[in-house]
Amino acid sequence: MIVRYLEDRIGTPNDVDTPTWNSRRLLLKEDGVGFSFHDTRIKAGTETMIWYKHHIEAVYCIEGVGEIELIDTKERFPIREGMLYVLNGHEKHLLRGTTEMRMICIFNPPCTGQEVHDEDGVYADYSEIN
Ligand code: 9YT
Repeated sequence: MIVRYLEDRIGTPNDVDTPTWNSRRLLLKEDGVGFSFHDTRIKAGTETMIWYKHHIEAVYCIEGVGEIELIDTKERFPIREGMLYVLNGHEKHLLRGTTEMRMICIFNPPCTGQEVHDEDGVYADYSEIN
């Protein structure tokens, strides 16, 4: 069994901060369970272009409000506590935090821990090189 406490990840290399989000990675590829598990804060008043070309991501909002907009279809969905979205079609999207949002994010294949988005909003396929 694996037991982790968020406070033990804060300020470590598994606490990744960017201008628009801060991701605390609680479970990673190295844990060998087939997915990674992140407690992520989306910063208030931000917009992030994201495209998980190589991953499926499930996102569950537990605090805050915002919006996701799909680039191809222009569909927009409000995000609030209790909302789940799953990017099972590698949808390119804009993620907007109206207030700070706290999101529980699960990735398959698992992230290795250091991923940030490139200029296209893509996470590299680290599963191939690690
Ligand atoms: C919800 C979302 O995709 N935010 C970007 C960061 C990502 N979830 C991560 O690495 O935790």
